[in-house]
Amino acid sequence: MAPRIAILGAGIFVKTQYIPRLAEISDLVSLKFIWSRSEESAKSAAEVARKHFADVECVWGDNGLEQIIKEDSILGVAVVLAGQAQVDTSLKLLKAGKQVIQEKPAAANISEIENALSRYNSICPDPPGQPIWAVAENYRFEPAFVECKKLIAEIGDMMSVQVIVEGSMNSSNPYFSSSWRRNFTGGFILDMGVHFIAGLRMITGCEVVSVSAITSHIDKTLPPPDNISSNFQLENGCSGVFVMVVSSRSPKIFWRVVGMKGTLQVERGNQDGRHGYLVTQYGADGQSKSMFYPFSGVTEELKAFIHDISEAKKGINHVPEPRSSFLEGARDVALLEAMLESGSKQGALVHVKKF
Ligand SMILES: *[C@@H]1O[C@H](CO)[C@@H](O)[C@H](O)[C@H]1NC(C)=O
Ligand SMILES: *[C@@H]1O[C@H](CO)[C@@H](O)[C@H](O)[C@H]1NC(C)=O
Ligand SMILES: CC(=O)N[C@H]1CO[C@H](CO)[C@@H](O)[C@@H]1O
Repeated sequence: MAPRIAILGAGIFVKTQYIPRLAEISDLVSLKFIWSRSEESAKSAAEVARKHFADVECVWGDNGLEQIIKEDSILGVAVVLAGQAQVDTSLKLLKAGKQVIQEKPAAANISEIENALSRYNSICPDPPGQPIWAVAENYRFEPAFVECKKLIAEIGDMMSVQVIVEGSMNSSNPYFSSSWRRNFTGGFILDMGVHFIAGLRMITGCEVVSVSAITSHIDKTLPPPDNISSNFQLENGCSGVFVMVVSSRSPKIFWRVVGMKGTLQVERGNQDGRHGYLVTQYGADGQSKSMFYPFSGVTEELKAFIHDISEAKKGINHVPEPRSSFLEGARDVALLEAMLESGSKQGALVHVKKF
């Protein structure tokens, strides 16, 4: 029988991503519950889900959450709530023995990460019996980044890295008015930035050790800061820049790594009506080759979680997918927090907290 899961949350991302992506793999998983704090939103999301999962039940409030916790047949829970509420809710479920996939960001800041890790480790300190705490950030599962991780060796020693993000977060975007994102330290830079940092860490296969950043608040319709320009240094000694403009008129997003024997670039785009990434590799001879990879990270990540919870149920010493681990998500947050801290100190050098 396909493993049974529940979703906590009934917002835009649940309706437009979790439900349709789970529907695509409904042979592998059974969605049994949708929970929200309010009855109204739980019902509206359950209505969307019922088209694909006929016997999904909708539950709400504290009692609804208790019902999910007590239901032994629910192996895994997707926590897709306001950023401020996710860690506490995830830990409550983990303590009750559920396997959890929590939406990014892993936590709001470094102190919440430290507290979360100590509570997680107190549930069960050793990996074999530890419940799975996955963080859904999808970039580490995007085929374009998986491919770049393999290609990076071919460009030789790294000389320079650029991550340029000119986003399009304006009033046309469905997340623009999201109240929890507006009440989150770091604003959209933290909420969206973890993706671009995940991409950077995945392509280079290397951690960032220190940063120096300038941040500013220019577009007053957005929460601060909305603009960051940071220098960084990788542990292999290579330096780079990370630029993020939350709302630009001419969106453009790319990662570019220049090496001794060539250059590797990933750029957001679309081809044949499908959104995804164009990966271009420039060789030492000046020739380039490109390949387009449509998005499929959310699906791949959910598949990995479902595989993990099925294997963990068998009681063998299954090692869960490392790309989804809470620690990976925590490292993305720690790097952005270092940039934001440096920005608040007019560019002072800040060392990135290691997890
Ligand atoms: C928001 O950005 C998108 C993409 O750049 C653009 O097409 C749209 O017109 C913008 N909307 C507003 C209200 O500025
Ligand atoms: C904003 O966040 C703070 C601290 O997390 C919280 O106390 C406050 O109630 C929140 N306000 C809104 C409008 O969500
Ligand atoms: C990329 C970008 O636009 N960066 C700007 C952000 O704001 C600061 C301060 O106004 C400018 O110095 C940066 O050039």
